[in-house]
Amino acid sequence: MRHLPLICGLTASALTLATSAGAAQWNLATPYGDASFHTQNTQAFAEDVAEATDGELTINVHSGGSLISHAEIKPSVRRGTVQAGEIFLSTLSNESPIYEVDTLPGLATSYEDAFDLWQASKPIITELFADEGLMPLYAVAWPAQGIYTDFELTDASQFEGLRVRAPNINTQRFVENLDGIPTQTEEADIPTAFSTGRVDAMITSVSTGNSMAAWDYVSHYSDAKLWLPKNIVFVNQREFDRLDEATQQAVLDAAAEAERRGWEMSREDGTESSEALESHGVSVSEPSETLQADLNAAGDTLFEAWQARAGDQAEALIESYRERQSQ
Ligand code: PCA
Repeated sequence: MRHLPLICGLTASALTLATSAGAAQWNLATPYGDASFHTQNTQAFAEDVAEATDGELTINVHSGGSLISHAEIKPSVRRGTVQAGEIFLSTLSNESPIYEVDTLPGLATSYEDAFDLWQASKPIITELFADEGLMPLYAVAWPAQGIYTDFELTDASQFEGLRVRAPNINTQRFVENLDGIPTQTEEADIPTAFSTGRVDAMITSVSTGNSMAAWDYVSHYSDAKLWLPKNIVFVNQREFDRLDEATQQAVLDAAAEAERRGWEMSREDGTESSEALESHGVSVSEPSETLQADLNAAGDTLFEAWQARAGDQAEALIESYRERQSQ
């Protein structure tokens, strides 16, 4: 018994030596798996931070929803049970119409426009996050969203009664406007949704189609370029404030680099994934003019409803976006 305090004392000092005083550890939870370019980018961000801070801050990325479910990530970071998280931004659209802005059909359908839209929406989104004690670090777009079916999609009337998997509320509304039946499903649940017959079709990107092996259950991809939705990576503000100034700066620098790299990775992954779909026998094509016109009409209804619902803040956001576009 008399040896115990000595042993404890030795163990404690050994630990102190192993982890330099004040070194911080963050857990970062993301619903997306290691095959996703988003996760690979976030992993690279964590490595950059470790290197730049010489181990003062270690970020452990928990991918594929292994730590907590998608819906629980933001509440957990807010509470501080997890220090940082990555989520699909538009899943927050029930909290504010501002979070719908990157899922409005026709508003921003190219990377250039999607980036301008992000720059225009960043101040408002930063404020909304700050109200909850959260700080955005970076956001990265997915490739444009298109439509996967197990038949050739030539006509919008083919949506009638079609059960379509959707990853967020606006995609569900869009499907409803086309007389389809939307089902909200997480990316990871796509294979089960198809194999159990819960869905017949899905709206997502070529990247998700590729990582979820879309060829196992669909034959056609219509590259409708509906919108480019984003993932956002964020941290609990208190956890950030707790870091010394040099470490804070290293996080911000690595975040800026992750945003730049992530948008590039998105483009590259879009091209590679489209080729992968084709090489597995999925027919990739652009919608015909008539189909496109019908999709646009369904999109316009959605946009008008959003404008009516969203009010002044949204109007200011759209104005700031249009200004950037014209520069
Ligand atoms: N993939 C994710 C979000 C958008 C995308 O392209 C999904 O479908 O769940």
